[in-house]
Amino acid sequence: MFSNKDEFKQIFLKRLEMSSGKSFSECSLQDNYQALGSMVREFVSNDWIMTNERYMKGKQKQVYYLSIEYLLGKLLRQNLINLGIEDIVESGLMDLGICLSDMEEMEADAGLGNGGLGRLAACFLDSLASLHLPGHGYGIRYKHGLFEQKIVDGYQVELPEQWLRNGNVWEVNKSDLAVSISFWGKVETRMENGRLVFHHLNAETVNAVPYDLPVIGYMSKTVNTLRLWNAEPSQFSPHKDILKYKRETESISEILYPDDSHDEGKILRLKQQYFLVSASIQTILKNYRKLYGSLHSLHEHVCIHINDTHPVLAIPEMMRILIDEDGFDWDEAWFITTNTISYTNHTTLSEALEKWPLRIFRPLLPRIYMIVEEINRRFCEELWNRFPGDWERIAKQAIIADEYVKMAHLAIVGSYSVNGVAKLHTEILKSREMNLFYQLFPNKFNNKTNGIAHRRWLLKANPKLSALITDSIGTSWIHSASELSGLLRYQNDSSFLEQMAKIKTENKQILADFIYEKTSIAVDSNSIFDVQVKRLHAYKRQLLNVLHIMYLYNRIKEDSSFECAPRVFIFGAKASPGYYYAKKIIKLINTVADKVNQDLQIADRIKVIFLENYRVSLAEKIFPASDVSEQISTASKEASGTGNMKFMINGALTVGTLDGANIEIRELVGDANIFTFGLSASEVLHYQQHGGYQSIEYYHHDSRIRQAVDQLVNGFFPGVQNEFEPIFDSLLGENDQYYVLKDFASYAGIQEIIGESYKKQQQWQKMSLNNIAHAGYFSSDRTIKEYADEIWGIKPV
Ligand code: 26V
Repeated sequence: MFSNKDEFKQIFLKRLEMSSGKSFSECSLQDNYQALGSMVREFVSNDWIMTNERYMKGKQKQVYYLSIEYLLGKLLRQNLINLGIEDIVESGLMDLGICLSDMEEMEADAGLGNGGLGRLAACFLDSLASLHLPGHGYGIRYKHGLFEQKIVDGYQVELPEQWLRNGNVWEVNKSDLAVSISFWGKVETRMENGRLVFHHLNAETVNAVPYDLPVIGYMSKTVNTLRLWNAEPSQFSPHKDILKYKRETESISEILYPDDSHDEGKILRLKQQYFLVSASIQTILKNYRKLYGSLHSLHEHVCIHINDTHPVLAIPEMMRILIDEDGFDWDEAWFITTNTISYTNHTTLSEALEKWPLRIFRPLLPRIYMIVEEINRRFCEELWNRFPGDWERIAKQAIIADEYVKMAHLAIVGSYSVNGVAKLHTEILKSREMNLFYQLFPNKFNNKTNGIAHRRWLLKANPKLSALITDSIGTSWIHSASELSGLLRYQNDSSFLEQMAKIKTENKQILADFIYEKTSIAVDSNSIFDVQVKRLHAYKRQLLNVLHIMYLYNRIKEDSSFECAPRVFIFGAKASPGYYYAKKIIKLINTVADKVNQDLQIADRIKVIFLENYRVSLAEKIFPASDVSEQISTASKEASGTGNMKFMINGALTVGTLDGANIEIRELVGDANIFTFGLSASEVLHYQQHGGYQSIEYYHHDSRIRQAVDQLVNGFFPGVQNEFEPIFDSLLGENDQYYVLKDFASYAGIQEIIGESYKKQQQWQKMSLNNIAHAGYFSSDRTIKEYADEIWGIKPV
């Protein structure tokens, strides 16, 4: 489309005038962004079409990744980088007096997700395309992504997010490929020509309209597809109250995770799940039939991967189509289905394992329910045959039990592969949470340790460090992250280490300026930037971090000669809107921040910053500027973590428990290059099973703990009254379910060591370099290659 800067400028200016209807001088940054974005999108359209043609012609095995979340962030610069035109475009725009970074600010984050699970899906798409692998995403085109967070008087306030306000330059509406989804109604069973047939009568139908986004691989001709479904009223759904029908239909793709504390919200969530699944499976099977004539060998050419249990209805939906539409008998349909579907588990927390009440499931999805019932019946029969008389086992493993459908059980029974997302997590699944299933299907279980798109989280997010790396080891690391190990050559090169340190300080200054702009608080870029950014959850223990900050504060107040390395503690976290306790922690962080930041005696020794509205684009500013990465979950609770990997690849040192992928980080960098502390997973699990932990003892015996915990309720924070009583109660009244007080001493100890280590700058930079050099393993390219080889059996095209 253009081969040099001048050509680019010419085409861009023409396009700008045409699309905005204004002269160049009248155009706003938004106009510029729209013109450039749509130009890039069109630029790839030929490769996009060719990619699909190649897949079809070669009858390539393809994978479809179904996910209720995609946290894409911004796409403009990443697409320019991947197409290899970032420099031409940036300097061409500069000639025109336009700054590409300012233009990027016009792009809304596509925040169709909540945390690690959604960002993982986005990283996987990048790796699939960059590795030339035939893999596509299916999701929902929520009108509003995850809420926009404001902090008002220390409290989280949620505002509707508006990413589509100015349209979306990356998407292509393909309304001609819409499919129809059926809810409610009745199923009539009849005998026809010696066969049972099922008719879904009086269903309410909804149109699923696809919007396709190109997924552009790094320097590859591969352009895969992320298809997001939009819910629209169907012309054919006869309805008395047409406005109500329209409203209800559109609400399906209105928001991510509607409030499910009441049945109306639960119905909407289940509708969303079936909507995603039915639209995707219908389309996949339709296309397959067109190409291959029948669905007999589907499993040989298609993999359908379900990201957690939200899309698990893919299993009964496939069964429905195979049996009701294509006339397969049950056993054949089951064989094809269970050899097509693979499943990733992302949590062992029982409160996060999905189950749907039958009172909702049965009427909303009558035919799907019948199929789930039959899957359950056959599965229980199999259990009975293998373990005759073991009712207890059947009760524990049944898919339908206690008036609920248990989605994880359905996923395990109906798929050929079940994977965890880090070694420890997979071991816990096998030995505890899903042990009974593991005994039954040992070969299904496998581990795929998570990874991150290093081209976003290092190459794009940290241009200065990337340039230094490229200057020293060449560009091969961009394709093959394992090449980062070449950096180990420089671990005793003091000039290299100094350059690293200089870049870190520059990145910290950029963040410091941003913090000042947002909060009017000045932070010193020579302090340790100690950062905890992630969803707010009790098990992630932001509270442990805060209690430690309170202790440091108390210590400085009592003893002004107390030496501690100056620190800026930075937090970013959204709390789920209905999660009362998490919101209390946000208020606590902000309350402690006010107290500490305003205390002149503390001055620059400690600063506490809460950055509001944590999201992908903010994360990209934070990781490159971090010295210390807080990964302090209660051991056994964090399935993997992926933030830990993003910090690591940007040279931050981890302070962490032996949980999730922290363990694998330690294996790679060695004990000397990570700060670990606290209970191990087996110790936590032992306490959980056998008791023996009394939080009150730690309160009584450790005056640092007692002082900080008392301050939650003794008026230490003026004007908050009994605001923090629930936190106090969780620690003492409820015996501290997350072992915060138990791990406090060990955490405070390791933090002291961190302070001392930071003073030895040369040594610190060497540790940092060791982390970067070993982070290649955590590229999602490695993860995706493992999925491709060991689960999906797909090959690069
Ligand atoms: C969801 C909920 C919702 C209800 C309240 C409790 C609760 C606890 C956890 C979750 C998370 C569900 C799935 C999830 O997002 N897991 C995350 O997946 C990441 C990618 O594999 C992984 O790195 C994180 O460790 C894991 O928490």
